[in-house]
Formats: sequence, structure tokens, C-alpha cells
Amino acid sequence: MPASAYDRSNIFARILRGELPCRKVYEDPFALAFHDIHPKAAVHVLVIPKGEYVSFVDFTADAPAEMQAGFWRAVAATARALGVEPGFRLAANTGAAGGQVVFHFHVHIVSGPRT
Ligand code: DGP
Repeated sequence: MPASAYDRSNIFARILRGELPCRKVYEDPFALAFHDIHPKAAVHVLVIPKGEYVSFVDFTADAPAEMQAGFWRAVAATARALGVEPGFRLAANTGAAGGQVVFHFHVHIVSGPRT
């Protein structure tokens, strides 16, 4: 999906702008991490970049190298903050056909028993 398709009214854009609340886990200049509103496991956190990227494909194609490195380091820092480093799953649903519902790129960190 091209960058031009980014919709600034999507839910995660509104969370980033502070228009909607979230249960924050971690934040730095590159990313914000917060608890998923519909957790699928004991730990279920979303990490989103601070930029207008629709999906994983869009992010990896268009984000500057510094942003890409900063984002993935933020994912690791979030896992450390959650204490899940011994074992967790990373998922990035990509495109409607891949189960993506919110079209601001995000990674799910999932750990522990399913809820
Ligand atoms: P997906 O686009 O399918 O990778 O998943 C989007 C996830 O976002 C889904 O697990 C539920 C979560 N979600 C949707 N709306 C909100 C919201 O307003 N706040 C939070 N914290 N999570 C949300």
C-alpha cells in the first residue's frame, strides 16, 4: 500500500497525537508502546513508530535508516520493560488480507498464556 494511503484519522495516529488515551509501556523519539485494548495473551503490547507508515511493507520501504533502527531497538526496549525477554512472539499483520485492521504500522509483542 503506498504512503499516500496513510489516513491521519486512524486510531493509532490519534493515540500518537494524544487525542485518545493508551496504557503506555515505553516511549522514545522513534516509537510508542502501549497495551492492546483486546489482549490475546497475558502480555499483549503494541509498538508503533512515530511516523506515517501504513504497514510493515511501507515502513521498511520508506522510513529512513535511523528511524528503522530506532524502531526495532524500541521494540527490544519494550520487551525488556515488560520482562518478557525469555520468550515472546512478534507479529506484524500486514495488509487487510494479512489481518491488519489498523493502518498505522505496528508490531504485536505477545507473551504468556492466551486469554
Ligand atoms: P491488527 O491491525 O490486526 O494488527 O491489530 C490491531 C490491534 O489494535 C488489535 O489487536 C486491537 C488493537 N486496538 C484497536 N483499537 C485500539 C485502541 O483504541 N487502543 C488500543 N490500545 N488498542 C487498540
